[in-house]
Amino acid sequence: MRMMGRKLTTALIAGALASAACGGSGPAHERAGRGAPPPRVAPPGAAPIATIRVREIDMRLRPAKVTLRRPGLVRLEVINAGSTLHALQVDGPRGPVRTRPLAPHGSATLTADLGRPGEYEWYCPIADHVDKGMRGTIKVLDRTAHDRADGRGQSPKH
Ligand SMILES: [Cu+2]
Repeated sequence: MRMMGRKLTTALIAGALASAACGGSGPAHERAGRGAPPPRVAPPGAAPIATIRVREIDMRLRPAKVTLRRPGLVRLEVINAGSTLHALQVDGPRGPVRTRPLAPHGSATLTADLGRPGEYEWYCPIADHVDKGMRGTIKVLDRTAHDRADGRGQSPKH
């Protein structure tokens, strides 16, 4: 496991949480059969719970550390603000996803399924950029129980 060499600012992505309050398995999942495990991937067309905009510079990610309050699909808006080729890879709980290589000023969007609490690495997979510092972490919390306990972040049940 890599150790981060320096303290980096942590951004708390709080947006779009309210809209995710009613997520979870519903009738659409039940036709898989009684006792079947829940699907391992999000259904097609599922809405992201958050959008993270990340800028890639030579040789950093900004922000490098992000914390999400709950698991789910995350939309990443990746901008190459550096002067050389970069890309972005996220090693999520379902496996890695990555953008194509982006030329300077290029951008791409990427959807990562971070459907499980944990701490996941994201980095530039081009050449040795990861070793030069183009890496960080996305931390996924599961605050659902906490939110219920203190009454924040949950819609009233009807
Ligand atoms: Cu790079």
